[in-house]
Amino acid sequence: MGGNENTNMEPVVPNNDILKPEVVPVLISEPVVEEGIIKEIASDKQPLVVSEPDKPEKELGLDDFDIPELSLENGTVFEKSTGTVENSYQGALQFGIIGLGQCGSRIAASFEKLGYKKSLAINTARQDLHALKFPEGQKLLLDIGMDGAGKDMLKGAEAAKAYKLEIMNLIENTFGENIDKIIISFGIGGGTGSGAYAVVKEYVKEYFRNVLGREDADKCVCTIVAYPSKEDLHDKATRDNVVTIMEQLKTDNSYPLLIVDNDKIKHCAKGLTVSEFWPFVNNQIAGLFHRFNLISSLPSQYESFDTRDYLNVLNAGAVTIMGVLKADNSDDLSLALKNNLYNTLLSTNVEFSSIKVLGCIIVGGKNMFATEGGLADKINKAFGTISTITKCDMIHNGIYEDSRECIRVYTIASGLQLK
Ligand SMILES: Nc1nc2c(ncn2[C@@H]2O[C@H](COP(=O)(O)OP(=O)(O)OP(=O)(O)O)[C@@H](O)[C@H]2O)c(=O)[nH]1
Ligand SMILES: [Mg+2]
Repeated sequence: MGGNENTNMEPVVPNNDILKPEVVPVLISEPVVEEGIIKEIASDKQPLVVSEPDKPEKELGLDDFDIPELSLENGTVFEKSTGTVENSYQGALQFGIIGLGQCGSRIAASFEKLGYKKSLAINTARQDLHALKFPEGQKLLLDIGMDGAGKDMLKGAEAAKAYKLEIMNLIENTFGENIDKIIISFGIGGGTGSGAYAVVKEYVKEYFRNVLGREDADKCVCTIVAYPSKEDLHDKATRDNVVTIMEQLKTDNSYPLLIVDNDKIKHCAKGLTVSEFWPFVNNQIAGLFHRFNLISSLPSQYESFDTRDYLNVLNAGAVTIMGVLKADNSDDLSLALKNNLYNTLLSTNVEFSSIKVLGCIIVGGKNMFATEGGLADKINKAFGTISTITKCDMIHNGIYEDSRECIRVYTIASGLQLK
């Protein structure tokens, strides 16, 4: 767990402090669901997951390159990170994030905005990195003499190999010792992220194993990938890379592995401007992921989905799915839980029958919980139904209240096999 000293290479013992979170006000924002898919809307209670679009990116001119030019000449890191960065979010686990390629970097930027300050953006495209709103010292250009890998995965892999020293240094300088897991994010189909992924994943394991002395190093890597939309799949190079990566992911051991279906999220992004689009999509991904980390750090007077429950789900291996849904009324809670499970943001090519560990969390309004007769029965029945449907080995439930007078259900499930 975060903050453990481990100078004599002993196995890291969990820090019990995070298992006994301080009492903090529950501030869970209201998600809005369209056709079973989550959509975050802005509200004054929304902490940091608002799908606030970045301001339109200014067209780059030569002048824009004046500042980074100096540090680029000195060895590719835009401006070297000087020390360990600390996260600023409330959550059960300390995550770091490494975004690879353009998609991965932008997902990392969405996490960074949520307070996941231990984050890195790595790309072969100087221009993409330059345009990214992200701490300069946490950007790394893999300079291969061209702007991007042009969907050539070999180029992405070679670039990551050539820059091993720089990547390892940046990992050490940014993540430090107070880190539980590192997420690697990328978009399937490009050359940089897809090609560099397997190489960088080994660096991350090496960091946990050799630098931090973690015996569970293999379980410290999480992977978040974006599965291209149908339009992107018209391109043959993209399709070929998708086949390669999906085959690789079948035997990939990440804890967890999330496959985000861009087509599914796009359903919620109708009517957005071009500049709003990707920030919106990426904020959904980061916001949903963060929600579980946040909830599992909070106490509940009813039933807690605590850090151990959260870790059990994350560490079940194979594919993890996550979803959130607002139930129209408390009568259809069982249905809401079921729909939420099958209509997640995740790729459709997973076997739902292979769920190993499931987390179900119900968040309801304080007044509803205090006044609505029969609600406890409905909640128990809903948990019972989902347990019967999934037939999984282990289920962790949680019941929380907040000031919103509606019911939201959150599901997270792991151990799913790819078809
Ligand atoms: N969710 C999400 N998906 C994205 C985003 N940007 C691109 N994608 C998807 O990711 C796939 C890979 O694109 P890139 O990330 O640009 O590829 P890259 O890793 O930079 O590789 P090269 O451009 O070939 O160097 C695309 O086919 C898109 O489907 C993003 O910001 N968010
Ligand atoms: Mg690119």
